[in-house]
Amino acid sequence: MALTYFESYPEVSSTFTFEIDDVLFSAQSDFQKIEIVQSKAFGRILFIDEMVMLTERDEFVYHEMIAHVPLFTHPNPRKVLIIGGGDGGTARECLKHPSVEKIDLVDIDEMVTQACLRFMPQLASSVFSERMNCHFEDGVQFVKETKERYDVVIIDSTDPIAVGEGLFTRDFYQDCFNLLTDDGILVNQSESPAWLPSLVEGISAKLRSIFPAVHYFQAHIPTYPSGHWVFGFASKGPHPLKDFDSQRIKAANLSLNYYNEAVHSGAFQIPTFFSRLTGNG
Ligand code: AG3
Repeated sequence: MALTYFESYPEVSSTFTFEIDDVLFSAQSDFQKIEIVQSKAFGRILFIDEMVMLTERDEFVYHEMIAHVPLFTHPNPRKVLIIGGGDGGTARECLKHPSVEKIDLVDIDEMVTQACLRFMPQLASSVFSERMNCHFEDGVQFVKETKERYDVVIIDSTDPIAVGEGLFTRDFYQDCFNLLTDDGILVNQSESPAWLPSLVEGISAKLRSIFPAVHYFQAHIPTYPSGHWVFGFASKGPHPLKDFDSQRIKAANLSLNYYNEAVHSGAFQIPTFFSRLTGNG
């Protein structure tokens, strides 16, 4: 019998099952269960609390979109705050921008980073950059207390259960708003409108009650629930399409695999049912 690992999707009474070769890492940290397995089709997979956080095969989609959409919209992003993202994938993408001088990464669980340094160094070694400052502490507390100001805040969280829950509250979004500069942008991973519509609706309503402008963009991430995954784009100033200069992408000439000029604009063209959930329809 093949060895398998799976994620259950209780909302749709289904599971996604992976055939795997090996369990490389499995531990219970103070906060959550962390596992890295070697799968047949998707390379290595990071599970947290039995949910897929990333696979080597498609992590580029999520990490490129969560990082480059705000960084290519903001006119001159210098300081970036990443909440969550202990695997280092989002940081790796942010570091591709020469304008970014400093990244604070705040993840509550150092064990995620340690495990990824061992088994996914192509993501986690980003933490060794001189421009990186890692804080292994609670992001909710960090945003309440820091005196720093940021051009871009990226919330690369788990789902809104257990440890991740505090990263989906209105108070937390308000604290993020307060530490953004005048033309600051917040982007957060916002789950799936296909299978988790009320979650998407709730996140959007909270962001809208704080930010002057909230937009949504989407990407196709085959190994997340439903594969239809979305991100909130909450801005104090820059508009994701009107203030987006596609020439900048060409000029930057980054090594990318998903994000490009057309994807940036296309990602904001969202289907009607999703648009209604986010108060646009
Ligand atoms: N963070 C978002 C993962 C959400 C996936 N949810 C699920 N599988 N139920 C990913 C962290 C990557 N840096």
